[in-house]
Amino acid sequence: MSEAIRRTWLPYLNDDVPAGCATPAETAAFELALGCQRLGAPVPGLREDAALGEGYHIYTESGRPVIAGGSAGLLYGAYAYLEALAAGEDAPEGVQKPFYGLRMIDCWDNADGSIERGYSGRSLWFEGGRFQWDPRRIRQLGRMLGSAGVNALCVNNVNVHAEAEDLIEDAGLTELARFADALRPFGVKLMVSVNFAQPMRHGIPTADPLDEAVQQWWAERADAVWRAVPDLAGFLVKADSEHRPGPFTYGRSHAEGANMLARAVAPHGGVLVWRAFVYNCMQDWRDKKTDRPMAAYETYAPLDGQFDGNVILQVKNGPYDFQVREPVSPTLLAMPNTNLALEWQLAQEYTGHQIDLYAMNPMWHEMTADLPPETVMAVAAVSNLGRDDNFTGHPFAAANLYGYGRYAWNPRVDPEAVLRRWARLTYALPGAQEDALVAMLMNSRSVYEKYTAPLGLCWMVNPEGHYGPSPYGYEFSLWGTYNRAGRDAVGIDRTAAGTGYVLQYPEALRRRYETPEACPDDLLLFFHRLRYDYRMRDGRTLIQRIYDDHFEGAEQTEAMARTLEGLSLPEPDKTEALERMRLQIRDAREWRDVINTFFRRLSGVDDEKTRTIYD
Ligand code: GCV
Repeated sequence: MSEAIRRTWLPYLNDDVPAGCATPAETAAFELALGCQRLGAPVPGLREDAALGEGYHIYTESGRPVIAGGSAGLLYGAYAYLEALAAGEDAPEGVQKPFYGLRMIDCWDNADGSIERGYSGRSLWFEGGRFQWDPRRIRQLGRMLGSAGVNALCVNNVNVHAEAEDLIEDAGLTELARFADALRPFGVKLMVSVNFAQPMRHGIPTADPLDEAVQQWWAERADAVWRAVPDLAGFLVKADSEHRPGPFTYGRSHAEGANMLARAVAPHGGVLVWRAFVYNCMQDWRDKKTDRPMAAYETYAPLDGQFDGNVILQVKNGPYDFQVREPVSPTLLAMPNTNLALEWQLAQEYTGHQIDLYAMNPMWHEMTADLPPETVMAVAAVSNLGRDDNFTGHPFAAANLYGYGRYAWNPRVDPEAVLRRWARLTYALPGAQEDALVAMLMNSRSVYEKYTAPLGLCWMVNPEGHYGPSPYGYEFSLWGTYNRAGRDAVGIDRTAAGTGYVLQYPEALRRRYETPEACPDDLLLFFHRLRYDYRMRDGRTLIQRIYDDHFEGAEQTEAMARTLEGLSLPEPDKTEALERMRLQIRDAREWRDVINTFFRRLSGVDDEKTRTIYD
């Protein structure tokens, strides 16, 4: 790790990170003093107004800018003021409030310092089974989170391994409290992932949520945890999923499991975030009736209205698992009487490991058409952070962290405006170069989708780490993850005549997905099994479209490299971005050739344009 503080979207604040601040209001004063001096701007007055909470009001009084807000609101107002000036805009005036009260980052950091699905190095705060961190880097992290507008950080992996169970045991609480102290000045509260079966570590023979000894153990544990960290946001739980323990073992429902924990944390004002990522992960590929995307709805929709008021059910954006493109999870549309959180993944597990460019704001924005933002009351995103000097592996992956915060404040925000703001603040490029960078980011998901898994095809990825092509990698596995490509046809029939998945949707979406004619091209093979000679809307055959997309995606990657070379980015960002782009080009070619060869061999159909498809 280098001593120098790496450039973020707040470069004018670089090299001095707030120290000695205990509250967001104090941090606001520190940041404004430093930032305004560097930007040559007037320092606004700060007026604490608890009624504004996390919101802020910027106005002019006697010719002087004033920022009013609750303690966190002052901090958000300070960053908004500084950002606007740094971006060359007028200071914003008026009241702003976050759309979502809970704006979480879920970190899959393990106590041993590794990160599940982490692509930016090791954990920033864990090593050797305990908390261990560089205070300066954590303050810079706090500044990044606070300035993006994130207000909760779940410190440990939802797969709670034994060492991480210690976080809420007496021996671990002092360190947890110290870490909470480090992030509190940035308006960030901690959350902890807990193991549903943790009472069994203490001689209780069961983790049955209806057992009184279990209930009492959790209530006492919560008392101890909140004594140490009075503003802890809550607990996060992954239960009965991918071999984690849960209420099913005792014949109890997930409402019974969640409510038991929720009642333990309620007296402290805590929330219980319960993940809905539950499915049979021991499937038989021969069984065509069990359809994994149907699982969450089947488990949770019947429980609507049964969860306590401080339970938040956290549902992944799509019914599978953060694939490049999935339809909205029907579970999110089926539970009007439940507090819901929408979960995204900033970590690029299936979207290029922070090697390939993949800007996410356009995808999040697109979802608002099918999922009105009011449907959920919170948002969460799996972290893309790590100990790499630039925090996010690819320097441009920082745009996803920044963009997530902007989206959590306003889910209807224009994605292009967000990416432009990030680019301008981070690099201040000449106008045409900024346009080129923003256009490249806006298009990056589509490029990635084309050379990997177009048309809603999922799971052609290498199961080892989820990077690179492997059309058969998941085809005969236990995970319910199939493309069912055959000699004549590909895709899964999820209509009423097929698995029936489409019936989980409200009528308008059901109608859109029920027939291939109405179904958007980009989800065609998610919902339908179609012959390779199926005629697409533009007259091309399905197989030709698969070939074309893979060729186009790989070509567009090469065009992106040329754009990147033309940008006057500072070092080391330019070198890092170019190195990763070199890998992206290599890997896009590999995807193109493997997937096209796979389909050419299966179908026996040649490319109409006679490009090279290997045998
Ligand atoms: C933390 C996917 C990932 C797992 C992850 C899981 C989850 O299956 O591959 O690494 O586990 O999602 O969201 O819990």
